Amino acid sequence: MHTVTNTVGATELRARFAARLSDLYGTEVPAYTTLVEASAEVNRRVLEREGVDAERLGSITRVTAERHGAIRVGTPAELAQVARVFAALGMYPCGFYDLRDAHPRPIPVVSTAFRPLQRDELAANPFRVFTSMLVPEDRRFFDEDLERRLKAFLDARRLFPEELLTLADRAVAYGALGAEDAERFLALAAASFALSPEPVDRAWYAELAEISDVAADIGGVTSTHINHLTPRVLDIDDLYVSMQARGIEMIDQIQGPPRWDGPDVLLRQTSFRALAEPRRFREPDGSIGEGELRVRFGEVEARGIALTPRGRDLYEQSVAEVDRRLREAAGATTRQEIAVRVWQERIPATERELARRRLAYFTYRVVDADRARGAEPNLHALTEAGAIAAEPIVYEDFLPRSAAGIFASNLSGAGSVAADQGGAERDISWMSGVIGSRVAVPEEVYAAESAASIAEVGRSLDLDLGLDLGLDLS
Ligand code: OOG
Ligand code: NI
Repeated sequence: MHTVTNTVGATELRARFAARLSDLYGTEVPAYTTLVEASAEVNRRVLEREGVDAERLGSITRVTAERHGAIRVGTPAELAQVARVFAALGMYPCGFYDLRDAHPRPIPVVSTAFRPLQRDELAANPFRVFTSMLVPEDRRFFDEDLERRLKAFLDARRLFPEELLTLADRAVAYGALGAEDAERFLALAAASFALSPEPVDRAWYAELAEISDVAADIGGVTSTHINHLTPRVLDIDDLYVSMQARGIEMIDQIQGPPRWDGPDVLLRQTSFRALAEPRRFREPDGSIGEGELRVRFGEVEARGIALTPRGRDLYEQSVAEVDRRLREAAGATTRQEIAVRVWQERIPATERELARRRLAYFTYRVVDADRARGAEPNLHALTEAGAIAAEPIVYEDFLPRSAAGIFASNLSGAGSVAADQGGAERDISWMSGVIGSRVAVPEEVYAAESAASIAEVGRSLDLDLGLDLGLDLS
């Protein structure tokens, strides 16, 4: 007799978890299935239209399977538990987003995203989860009395069963789980994000919703749930029109950079409000009644090239300029039209120019070593000589302004904020402390990947590329 050691590693666990969550969400929110179908059609169309160029920012297999999820938790302890579950899936916290002073509407949360950090892991399965945590200590939203009651409510609930956390820790410790444990782990993990049939305390939920629908969605119920699952498309404008043609009403715009002729950078997203879902309620007299809540939605995104801090500054200045001109135009023209003009004036129209001015991240590889002879030993000259080629690094993270826009466009109530009150201080190191491991800085992850590829080019061409990159640093 021989034994087969049948273990499931983090990459496979992640792929299976993403697929399970997708199945779950599809049964809970049918419009999601429509969105996935429409997205796959759009991607096929782009592939037919553009051929290999369509895959410049990601293979069609990756893009078609790609999803991000969003979840919301209430306490540092819950966030630390989520981190353990995701670590078992090879997903690590990256980026810090403070949405509490966001426009058009402040949201009482701080967020991070759990995702694979390595290129090969992203290629194998790029599943990531935007994870928000309530800040009950923030006086702009919650007074002392409500903070106390909110914390008592949150401390009394248990989002993740002990067995799930134990299995997660085991997966991390051994790098894999046995087949049976893997199955159990995935079932428990997916179940933790399913919509609970547990009755919602109507008065408590309403009290929190008065302040923020997001606060009620997090702190008004005894469990968490997946808020949305977002497919990636290669042409979000096409998707937007396709969804409207299917009778689904989209929010009024696509968030992020405009559609234009130059390179796509960062992230473009749009969403639609899902239907109200039936939920059970506990009424003030103790009886259980039926009702509905409308908290979940559909979202879709298109990803572009990651920007360096210099590039990001240029992006933010350009967005501010669009805002300024839009205010001046006072309704005479659309945001999209203004944005295209600003982009044409300010953002380089080619990848090559983005690279030369060090505005975006690229990896480099040798394509023809012979052509390196005689060329100046720097990236720009070697690229011009055709010795090396630059490949864009895709932006794998989120945009706080878009996130705030997505949150806001899917809320019903206006909420209330006391702007004169102090907000509790929260930052990336605070969050690292809560999670118990360092929250990665997206730009550092991209920079390291770029630098590693440059070092490799240097080694294989036997050149000291050093710091003289031949790039325009002005
Ligand atoms: C998260 C909203 C932000 C994104 O993709 O930027 C977001 C939420 O609604 O919980 O999902
Ligand atoms: Ni999202």
